[in-house]
Amino acid sequence: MSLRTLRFLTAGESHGPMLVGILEGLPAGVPIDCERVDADLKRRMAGYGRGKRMKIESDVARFVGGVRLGETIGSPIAWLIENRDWVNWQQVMSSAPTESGGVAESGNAPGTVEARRITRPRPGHADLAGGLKYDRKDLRDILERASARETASRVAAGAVARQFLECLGIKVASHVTRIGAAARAESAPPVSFAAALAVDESPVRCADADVAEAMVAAIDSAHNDLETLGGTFEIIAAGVPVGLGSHVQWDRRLEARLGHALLSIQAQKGVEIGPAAWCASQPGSRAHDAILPGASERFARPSNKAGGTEGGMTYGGELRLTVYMKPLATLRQPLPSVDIESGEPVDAVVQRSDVCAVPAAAVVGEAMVALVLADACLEKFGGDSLRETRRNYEGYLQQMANYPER
Ligand code: EPS
Repeated sequence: MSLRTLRFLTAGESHGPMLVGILEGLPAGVPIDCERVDADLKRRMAGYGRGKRMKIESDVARFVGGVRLGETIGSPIAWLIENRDWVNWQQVMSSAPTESGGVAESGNAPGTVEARRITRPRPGHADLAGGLKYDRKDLRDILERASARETASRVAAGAVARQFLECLGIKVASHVTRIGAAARAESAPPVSFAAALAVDESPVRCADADVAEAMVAAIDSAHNDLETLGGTFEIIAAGVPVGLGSHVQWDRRLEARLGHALLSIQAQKGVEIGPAAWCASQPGSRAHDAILPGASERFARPSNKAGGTEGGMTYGGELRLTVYMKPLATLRQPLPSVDIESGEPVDAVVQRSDVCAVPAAAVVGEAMVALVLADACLEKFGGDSLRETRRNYEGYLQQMANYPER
């Protein structure tokens, strides 16, 4: 399963010269504010618990196709994001063979290709399965692309998709609900969309100041204990119309498409739609959202236990998804491993990394949800120009106001 109307690809290694992205299928005439793309890139880089790499990078997307004079023109949208750390890795990551690997020039001096060869796979990372599958004797060939550095390109794509969605009144936000043992209480009221929009003020992107403090403390103690932490975050989409996705075929169901997109983010291991785990423990009479006659809208839904979807489609309520991130697999106190060359038991390789990247993952989650919603909107409303998409969308809203036809 992938996107149905949009096409999106990324390329680039974590310590290569740059990341590349292409997004094709957005209509012409969508206003694109490139500064907003860079602002989202900055949001992804922030978050308490990030490592030294984020002090080196300063992500900016350079658009090289598909956007002209601040608008999409219908052609594939393409961008480049430079890896500033590349200057320190030119020899090790050279596309041409280098003589005995050469020597790094400055800064973080990674050393020669041979010195930087990785043969001790990290449990929990792609290293071992990828090395076996792709037949690589340097596991760097796997980790460079498995790295979450790639998510910068996803955020750029999401920032473009988000600006298209806003033309249809749809907005996406996120907030962190757990870091390690520090979490919002299950009984706490849902975070409103407006509150989620304001969480960038928090160092861990958490809506409750006291929980945020506990999260920061948890990250500090994980850092001191040479540990890493995972957690959970919620993505909320507001202004979503009825009928994105469909019940008629497995690969058109929106829940499945959202799950695919979110689980494709590095280190994410679970997605919950609405309070799904709670609903599983309840009788049916308590787990669903009644349909009542509304005042301004014809059909009112007093609760949103379904998390915004019923039968593979949106029903007009806020979309709410909780994503579960595992603790990062790069540990400074390494787990047991086996050297792929000698076959001897060893400690896994120790690499520079983050202690916690849950706040950043939430920003990436927003981008992936924005891409899926943009895709579902174009599937539903079509359009080669924004004007055409809008006209189709408004016609659909009018039709729904007169449902059923009399
Ligand atoms: C990552 C390891 C770290 C993170 C990186 C993801 O990079 P490095 O090995 O260069 O220290 O900082 O994340 C990013 C570079 C980023 O932009 O988010 C990993 O192994 O996944």
